[in-house]
Amino acid sequence: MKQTLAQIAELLDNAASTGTAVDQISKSTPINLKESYAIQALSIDRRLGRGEKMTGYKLGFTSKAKMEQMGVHDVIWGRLTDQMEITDQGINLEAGVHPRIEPEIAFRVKKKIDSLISQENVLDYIDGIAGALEMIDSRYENFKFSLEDVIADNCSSSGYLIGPWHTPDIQCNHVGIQLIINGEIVQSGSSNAILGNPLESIVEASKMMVKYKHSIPVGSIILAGAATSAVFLKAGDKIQATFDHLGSVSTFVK
Ligand code: OOG
Ligand code: MG
Repeated sequence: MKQTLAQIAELLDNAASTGTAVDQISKSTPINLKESYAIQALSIDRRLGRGEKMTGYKLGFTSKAKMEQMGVHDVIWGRLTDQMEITDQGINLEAGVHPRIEPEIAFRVKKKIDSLISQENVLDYIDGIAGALEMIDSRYENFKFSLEDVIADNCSSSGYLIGPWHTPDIQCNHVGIQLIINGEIVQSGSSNAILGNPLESIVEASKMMVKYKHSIPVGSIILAGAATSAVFLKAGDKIQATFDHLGSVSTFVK
């Protein structure tokens, strides 16, 4: 049955809040890119209506590792809220559908992003760089989706945790990254896997903002997109991501 954009937003929002998988939207209702971003915005409005606050944005599919793992080859963007921040209480597996974890590089915005940014002036827009973890949890059965499906589902956003902030003069390309679960290195890579240099993700975000007539406010976090594949979480996992000269960030699954 064909559904309206608001009905799809409600369905995906309910799936996220109850941790229940749903069928891919594109199987029953063909949606285009513009409609999938409209669904994303409507589902975030529902969260904001419940009192959540916007904290930032995320980019997805900025590395080959991620594109190949998920079979999607276009850069996407999604929204982050305060409720997604992983606390020192760790991760509750029961609350999600089938969450995965991945290491990320995060930036903090110091100048509103609403026009095109180039590599030359990108540092004017950020005042912090940090290593981070992102928990992604597709609301679709078997973590399978099309480009339009994943955008409508807010790019699988589910949780994030930011490590120590550094000033933006710190080198953020060629940063070795490791994801360590229960003491074992399960993924490793370099920040350069992210568009050749993670700063390029800010440039990419600016193009998206212009294209979709949106803007990123001062103080927002931007997750640049994972440099490695994501890993499924299991009860009791101890998770750590380490970043050469950016420090580390850790959490656990209850
Ligand atoms: C979509 C989100 C992609 C990234 O870092 O590339 C993403 C997914 O993989 O479910 O967060
Ligand atoms: Mg990610």
